[in-house]
Amino acid sequence: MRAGTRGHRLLLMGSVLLALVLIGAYASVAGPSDGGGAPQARVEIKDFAYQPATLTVRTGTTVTWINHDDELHTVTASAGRFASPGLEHDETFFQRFAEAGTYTYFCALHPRMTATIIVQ
Ligand SMILES: [Cu+2]
Repeated sequence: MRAGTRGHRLLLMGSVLLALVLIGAYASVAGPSDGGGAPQARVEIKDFAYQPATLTVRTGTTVTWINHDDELHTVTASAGRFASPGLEHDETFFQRFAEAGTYTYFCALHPRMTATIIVQ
Protein backbone atom coordinates (compact mmCIF):
# COMPACT_ATOMS: atom_id res chain seq x y z
CA MET A 1 0.00 0.00 0.00
CA ARG A 2 1.43 3.37 -0.94
CA ALA A 3 1.52 6.20 1.59
CA GLY A 4 -0.95 8.24 -0.46
CA THR A 5 -3.63 5.58 -0.16
CA ARG A 6 -3.64 5.71 3.63
CA GLY A 7 -4.00 9.50 3.50
CA HIS A 8 -7.00 9.17 1.24
CA ARG A 9 -8.58 6.59 3.52
CA LEU A 10 -8.18 8.87 6.53
CA LEU A 11 -9.69 11.72 4.55
CA LEU A 12 -12.60 9.49 3.53
CA MET A 13 -13.18 8.37 7.13
CA GLY A 14 -13.07 11.98 8.26
CA SER A 15 -15.67 12.90 5.65
CA VAL A 16 -17.93 10.06 6.74
CA LEU A 17 -17.66 11.10 10.38
CA LEU A 18 -18.41 14.71 9.48
CA ALA A 19 -21.45 13.58 7.47
CA LEU A 20 -22.72 11.53 10.43
CA VAL A 21 -22.32 14.50 12.77
CA LEU A 22 -24.19 16.74 10.33
CA ILE A 23 -26.97 14.18 9.94
CA GLY A 24 -27.25 13.93 13.70
CA ALA A 25 -27.47 17.70 14.01
CA TYR A 26 -30.21 17.91 11.42
CA ALA A 27 -32.08 14.94 12.85
CA SER A 28 -32.22 16.59 16.25
CA VAL A 29 -33.82 19.63 14.65
CA ALA A 30 -35.97 17.90 12.05
CA GLY A 31 -36.83 14.67 13.85
CA PRO A 32 -40.40 13.91 14.81
CA SER A 33 -41.28 14.46 18.44
CA ASP A 34 -44.52 12.49 18.38
CA GLY A 35 -42.75 9.14 18.02
CA GLY A 36 -43.76 6.78 15.25
CA GLY A 37 -45.20 9.53 13.08
CA ALA A 38 -44.02 10.17 9.55
CA PRO A 39 -40.79 12.17 9.60
CA GLN A 40 -41.21 15.89 9.05
CA ALA A 41 -38.79 18.70 8.35
CA ARG A 42 -39.18 22.38 7.74
CA VAL A 43 -37.49 25.01 5.59
CA GLU A 44 -38.04 28.69 6.35
CA ILE A 45 -38.00 31.18 3.49
CA LYS A 46 -36.77 34.48 4.83
CA ASP A 47 -34.86 37.48 3.45
CA PHE A 48 -34.76 35.89 -0.03
CA ALA A 49 -33.12 32.69 1.21
CA TYR A 50 -34.07 29.14 2.12
CA GLN A 51 -33.01 28.21 5.65
CA PRO A 52 -31.33 25.85 5.96
CA ALA A 53 -29.86 26.05 2.47
CA THR A 54 -28.94 22.38 2.68
CA LEU A 55 -31.27 20.05 4.54
CA THR A 56 -30.54 16.35 5.03
CA VAL A 57 -33.51 14.10 5.78
CA ARG A 58 -34.39 10.42 5.88
CA THR A 59 -36.28 8.73 3.07
CA GLY A 60 -39.99 9.27 3.48
CA THR A 61 -39.68 12.67 5.11
CA THR A 62 -42.22 15.33 4.29
CA VAL A 63 -40.59 18.74 4.00
CA THR A 64 -42.70 21.84 4.56
CA TRP A 65 -41.61 25.26 3.35
CA ILE A 66 -43.06 28.43 4.81
CA ASN A 67 -42.59 31.88 3.29
CA HIS A 68 -41.92 34.56 5.90
CA ASP A 69 -41.22 37.27 3.34
CA ASP A 70 -43.81 39.69 2.02
CA GLU A 71 -42.49 38.93 -1.48
CA LEU A 72 -43.84 35.94 -3.43
CA HIS A 73 -41.49 32.95 -3.61
CA THR A 74 -41.73 29.48 -5.11
CA VAL A 75 -40.16 26.10 -4.37
CA THR A 76 -39.25 24.77 -7.81
CA ALA A 77 -37.18 21.62 -8.32
CA SER A 78 -34.33 21.99 -10.78
CA ALA A 79 -35.12 18.57 -12.28
CA GLY A 80 -38.84 19.32 -12.49
CA ARG A 81 -39.92 16.79 -9.85
CA PHE A 82 -41.95 19.27 -7.86
CA ALA A 83 -43.00 22.89 -8.09
CA SER A 84 -45.04 25.06 -5.77
CA PRO A 85 -47.25 27.90 -6.87
CA GLY A 86 -46.21 31.38 -5.79
CA LEU A 87 -46.30 31.39 -1.99
CA GLU A 88 -47.53 34.51 -0.29
CA HIS A 89 -46.57 35.63 3.20
CA ASP A 90 -47.08 32.77 5.69
CA GLU A 91 -48.17 30.34 2.98
CA THR A 92 -46.74 26.82 3.04
CA PHE A 93 -45.90 24.13 0.53
CA PHE A 94 -45.03 20.54 1.33
CA GLN A 95 -43.40 17.68 -0.54
CA ARG A 96 -42.72 14.10 0.54
CA PHE A 97 -39.37 12.60 -0.46
CA ALA A 98 -39.84 8.87 -0.97
CA GLU A 99 -36.59 8.25 -2.86
CA ALA A 100 -33.01 8.86 -1.77
CA GLY A 101 -31.16 11.46 -3.77
CA THR A 102 -30.03 15.05 -3.94
CA TYR A 103 -32.74 17.49 -4.92
CA THR A 104 -31.75 21.02 -5.84
CA TYR A 105 -34.43 23.65 -6.09
CA PHE A 106 -34.80 27.37 -6.61
CA CYS A 107 -37.29 30.21 -6.62
CA ALA A 108 -38.76 30.67 -10.08
CA LEU A 109 -39.24 34.37 -9.37
CA HIS A 110 -35.73 34.93 -7.97
CA PRO A 111 -33.53 32.24 -9.58
CA ARG A 112 -30.52 33.22 -7.49
CA MET A 113 -32.36 31.71 -4.51
CA THR A 114 -31.18 28.09 -4.53
CA ALA A 115 -31.06 25.30 -1.98
CA THR A 116 -30.72 21.55 -1.67
CA ILE A 117 -32.56 18.67 -0.01
CA ILE A 118 -30.45 15.54 0.54
CA VAL A 119 -32.53 12.42 1.10
CA GLN A 120 -30.73 9.33 2.41
CU1 LIG B 1 -38.43 34.24 -4.57
